[in-house]
Amino acid sequence: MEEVLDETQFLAPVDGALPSPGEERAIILPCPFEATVSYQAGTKDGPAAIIKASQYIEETDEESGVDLCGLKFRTADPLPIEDLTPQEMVEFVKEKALELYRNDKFVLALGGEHTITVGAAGACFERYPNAGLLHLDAHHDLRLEYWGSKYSHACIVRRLIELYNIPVASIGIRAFCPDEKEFKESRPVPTCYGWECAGHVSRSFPYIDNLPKEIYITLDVDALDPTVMPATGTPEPQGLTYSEVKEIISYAAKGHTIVGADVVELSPRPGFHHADYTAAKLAVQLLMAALNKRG
Ligand SMILES: [Mn+2]
Repeated sequence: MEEVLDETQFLAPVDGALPSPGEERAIILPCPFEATVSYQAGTKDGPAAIIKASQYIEETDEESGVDLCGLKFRTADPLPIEDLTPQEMVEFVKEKALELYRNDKFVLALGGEHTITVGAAGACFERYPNAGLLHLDAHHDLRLEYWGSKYSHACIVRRLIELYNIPVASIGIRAFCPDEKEFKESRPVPTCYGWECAGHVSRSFPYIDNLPKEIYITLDVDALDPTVMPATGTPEPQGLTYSEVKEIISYAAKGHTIVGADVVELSPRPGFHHADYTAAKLAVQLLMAALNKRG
């Protein structure tokens, strides 16, 4: 019999391989939102591109031998957020994610611009108030506001600190402005800069060690070097390799429980489908790292 793939689902599991409703341990939550992007647009197409690329990922993770469809996850319909204001979108995403967290699901949100994290991680910090934030990015995202908006992709870590006062470790950062530096003087944000950890990933590990036991991981794909990840709005040289990000995720999973995560800022480009596939593979790494630990 020919296998039927469900292309609306992350990893396109063959028909019948999905967990029955209520039995899933994780929900992939597509958040196609783009309103405050500053350079190259396209992030609203990120979730669909990641889901499409994921169809070409093998069913078994080559390195760990994990059967990916056995992880028991399901992909939600894309949230209807495209026409909302950033603030309305944050509230909407937060409410949806919180409902899932309350049912003890692990949530992997797919952006979309980085602003979706204020809702997705916000819900996680309401559910797990002792959790910390592991932030992988080229940018600090610590601005008070950007282009007149407090709900800009350039402010998300600052918003989360203000709202939830969470411990943060930022890794891969290599572009920021004087205001962000000044903010860090009043409120430390332990940071392993791109020039420190690109090529020397273990230098980021002490920052991860210092986070609380439970962590939310936000992966802005521009943490990766543009040679690896060309399809993103604000690329920045001197970034991490795929293997380095993967190592950071598995190191984080060893000492911590990953309680929520997202992959954001993929901005698909014609002819650069390897970037979509790379983002999808990292989403798989996050899913495995989180669910393997949950047992
Ligand atoms: Mn960024």
